[in-house]
Amino acid sequence: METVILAVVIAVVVLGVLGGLVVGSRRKKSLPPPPPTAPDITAPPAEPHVGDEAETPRDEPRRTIEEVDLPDGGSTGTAVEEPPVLEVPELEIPEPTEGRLVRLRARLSRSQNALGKGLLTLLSREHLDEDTWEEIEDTLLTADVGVQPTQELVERLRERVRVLGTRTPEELRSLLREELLKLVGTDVDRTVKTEPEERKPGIVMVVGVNGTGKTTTTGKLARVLVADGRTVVLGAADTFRAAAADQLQTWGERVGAHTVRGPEAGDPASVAFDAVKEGKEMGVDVVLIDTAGRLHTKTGLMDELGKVKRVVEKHAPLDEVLLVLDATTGQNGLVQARVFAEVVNITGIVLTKLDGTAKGGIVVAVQRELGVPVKLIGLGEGADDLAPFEPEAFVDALIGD
Ligand SMILES: Nc1nc2c(ncn2[C@@H]2O[C@H](COP(=O)(O)OP(=O)(O)OP(=O)(O)O)[C@@H](O)[C@H]2O)c(=O)[nH]1
Ligand SMILES: [Mg+2]
Repeated sequence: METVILAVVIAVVVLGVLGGLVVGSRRKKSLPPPPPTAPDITAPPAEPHVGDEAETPRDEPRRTIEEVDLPDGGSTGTAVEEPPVLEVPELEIPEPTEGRLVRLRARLSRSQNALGKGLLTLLSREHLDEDTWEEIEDTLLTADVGVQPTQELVERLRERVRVLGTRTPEELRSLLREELLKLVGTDVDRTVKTEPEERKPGIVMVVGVNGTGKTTTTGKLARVLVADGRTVVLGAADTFRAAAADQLQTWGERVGAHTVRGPEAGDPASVAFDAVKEGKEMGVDVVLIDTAGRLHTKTGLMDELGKVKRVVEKHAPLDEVLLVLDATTGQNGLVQARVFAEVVNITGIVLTKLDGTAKGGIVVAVQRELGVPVKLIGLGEGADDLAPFEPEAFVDALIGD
């Protein structure tokens, strides 16, 4: 009898242990009890099994067993912790380029007040004597418009004011607006060429003296292109400083553009070549090549720039060579422009730091000097402070509404 009782007790214990194991192993796979305050409504209602699959609504996020498994110690009934996710840097969505100059106009007006408003005030004087015309001339020269364009403008203004006779402020404003627009030029194509026909990618090279804003401009331009729905590869052909490639890469990462870089002090031409090669392989729309800041007096460096161009052109001709000029350097910028133009065929000018100088007249001077249009202007250090150059908006900002 005792043996029978003992056997029954052992059987009960064994069954109990086995049952516990089953429950335990089930619990491992099943969902945790819903937390008392915030039940997870996305989780399936009970232990998932094969038959449930077909019933799971298609548009409802499905969670695998691994996903809903409790972390260690989680069986206490606390809320399910999200599984760790890979850290992907959040991509920025750059501002569209349309209307940028309108947004940045206040900056332009502030810095170029002396030019436009100054001219208007002078022209509004009751007696336009020789001294006044000289002052008008000085205003234009101080704003770096350049001697030749200044003389042309003053001559035209004198003639038109004489014909006009009495002048109302509105007449003067529209007269000045027209003449300034003529000087800046409204009939040139200022689009940055990035879409060659029947070929991808478009190739853009950015050149200029050190510190003018090349890397910043390359980064900002990548944002402009991304904002317009294009894909971009960046080529860090400034191999003199490791920091230069890092700087460019940071710009790229912010908008998801891949940066091709080479070893420090490596051959810039081969980095540029590789950038275009990778761009082709990746099937991107545009490759932007940032180059080193080089002193125009160092002919060796200029030769190197010529080499970068030649090597890249083994792939395809450059679609755009943008010369970046710092507007605050005034006439010095013109000297640089000349030297660069001898080595590479400049197709567009980017005038940076127009927010920090009253010398906006350099737009006119540099276009005359190179016979190449200003295509973009930099109006600040912010990521979206690069705007397409629009003569009308520019002139309106100078003279105010
Ligand atoms: N205010 C203002 N600052 C600008 C503008 N564009 C560039 N900068 C600043 O100018 C400085 C130099 O810019 P970079 O892009 O590094 O110049 P870089 O030509 O690449 O220089 P190197 O690589 O040394 O040749 C940075 O501090 C920029 O933020 C602009 O439009 N306005
Ligand atoms: Mg740079």
